[in-house]
Amino acid sequence: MNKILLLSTSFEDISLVTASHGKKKGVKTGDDTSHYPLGIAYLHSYLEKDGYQVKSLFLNNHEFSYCLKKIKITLDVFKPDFVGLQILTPNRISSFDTVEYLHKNHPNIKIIIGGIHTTVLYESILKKYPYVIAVLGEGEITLSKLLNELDKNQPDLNMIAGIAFANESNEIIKTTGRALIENLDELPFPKHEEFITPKSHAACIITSRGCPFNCSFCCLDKISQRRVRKRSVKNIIDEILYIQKKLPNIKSVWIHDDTFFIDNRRVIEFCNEIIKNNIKLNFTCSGRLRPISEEMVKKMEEANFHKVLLGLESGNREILKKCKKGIAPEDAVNAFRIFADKKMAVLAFLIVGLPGETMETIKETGRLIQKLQKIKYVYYPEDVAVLTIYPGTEVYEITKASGKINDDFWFNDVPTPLFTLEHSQERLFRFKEVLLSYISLNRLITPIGLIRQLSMIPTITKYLKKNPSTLKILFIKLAKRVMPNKIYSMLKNYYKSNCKHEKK
Ligand code: B12
Ligand code: SF4
Repeated sequence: MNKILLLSTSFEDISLVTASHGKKKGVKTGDDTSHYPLGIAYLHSYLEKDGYQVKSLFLNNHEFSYCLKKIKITLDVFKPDFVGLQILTPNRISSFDTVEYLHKNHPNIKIIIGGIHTTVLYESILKKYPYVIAVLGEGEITLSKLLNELDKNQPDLNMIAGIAFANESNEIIKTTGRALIENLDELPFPKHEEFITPKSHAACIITSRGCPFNCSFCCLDKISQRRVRKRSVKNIIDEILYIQKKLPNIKSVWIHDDTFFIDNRRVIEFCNEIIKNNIKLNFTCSGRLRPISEEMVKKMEEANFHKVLLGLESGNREILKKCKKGIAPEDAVNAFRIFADKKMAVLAFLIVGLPGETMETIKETGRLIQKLQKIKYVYYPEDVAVLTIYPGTEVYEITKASGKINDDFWFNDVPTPLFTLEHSQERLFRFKEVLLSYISLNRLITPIGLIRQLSMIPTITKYLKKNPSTLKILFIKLAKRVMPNKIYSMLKNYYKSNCKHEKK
């Protein structure tokens, strides 16, 4: 029986995307209990169903040295015939390093790559690494058929739909595309057990695949072809019941759909089944700001949804239009009104630096968020993204056309670049800082933040009364700002040891 090792290796430091001044180092948390790669989990169970022996390693949150150590140990013990790598843009460099390591040290292992970065940039990748095989788009059926073909004495890769490879003359061959999987209920549940540790408290699921929209900063259509396919509610509930039974330490479920809210009736039906089956887990999901019905949100509350993450991106109508988000500022206001009296937390994601951004549009976004916060307060510590360019997106194509980037750029060991065609990196970070001064509680301790958020004080006071732990964070930030370093560290140590005593 053939053996395959599936890998998702180290993410790059996300310093450029998250830091206000581009200086802060990204952190490798070493956390194995957070969002695991469902793509690999689906491939794992599908291949097992077809009789392959499979092992998966989830290494996104580790330094590459640790990653490689883990891979070497697993190669020694498991002795796979194939290694499959999930390549996303944020883990492309560690994936390429792994490909090179495998090719040099284990020439008999066949390397197969997949994932969104592979699907978009297979040509440049195969030119550099002609010995790998690329699976394009959804991988379950393609990978299984490919492994079966590779097992033959004289495999013919041209027979396998949905792949690309370099032939003997180093020409890149792309076979006919594979159709998307129409009936997702036919897939076995992803192999959660492989990724959940005794310390994990959350499981990840995906109830539908694809999104009909085409935002200028998103590359999803390159896999999902803008077609939404939904699992039946029964199939999703069966998976959740399975998780609840087999993995008793799981208390939460993250729903990772791209457009979970696209069909409000289906969400209501899902919630009704959660309630009917007496499922006691809590849920977090992301969703679009439109459509959102009062009835759906009420049901979500009853079904124990704790948090909803909404994509707003900007408060400026023209920018929203230009990035094809398909929403307007008033959709955010309407949605927040619906969520206002519900217990669950909401967060509106923001991106600064979208095409058309100016200091005025930044302030407009700041003012819209304040309006939303007055309806239902959202605590923003630093969560504002700066527009990053991913291959396969419209913003990448615009940047490519300007001559500033090309497909070979992605072999450089540098963070995923920001969109700097309209503004310099420094100006983008300035935009982010200005926006935070309008919306972030943490900026209230700066003079400009205090001035810009003066009208928010009653709302913030109400919020802090309900959430005293946030007040503690604020005090610590303030102390750090106003006290000399030595006194601050002394106080922090005193506080830490006191807390330990309290716990005992
Ligand atoms: C859940 C999720 C996460 C999770 C887990 C990520 C993971 N390792 O899978 C977390 C929260 C960690 C995450 C983080 C980020 N994410 Co994310 N995430 C998603 C999301 C919403 C769902 C992923 C998923 O489960 N998909 C469902 C599965 C079934 O599909 P799949 O993963 O594509 O896998 C299939 C195929 O690709 C293929 N395949 C995949 N791997 C392999 C391997 C082999 C060998 C083969 C043969 C086939 C194959 O077969 C699979 C089954 O059909 C996607 C959007 C999406 N729908 O994919 C974004 C997405 C992957 N994320 C994205 C981004 C940008 C990020 C962040 C950079 C965001 C940020 N600014 O912080 C961070 C990266 C973190 C960092 N530190 O750098 C982008 C990636 C763009 C790119 N070019 O790489 C996406 C596509 C979102 C988007 N619409 O643009 N993310
Ligand atoms: S709505 Fe979300 S998933 Fe759909 S295209 Fe826009 S960013 Fe991508």
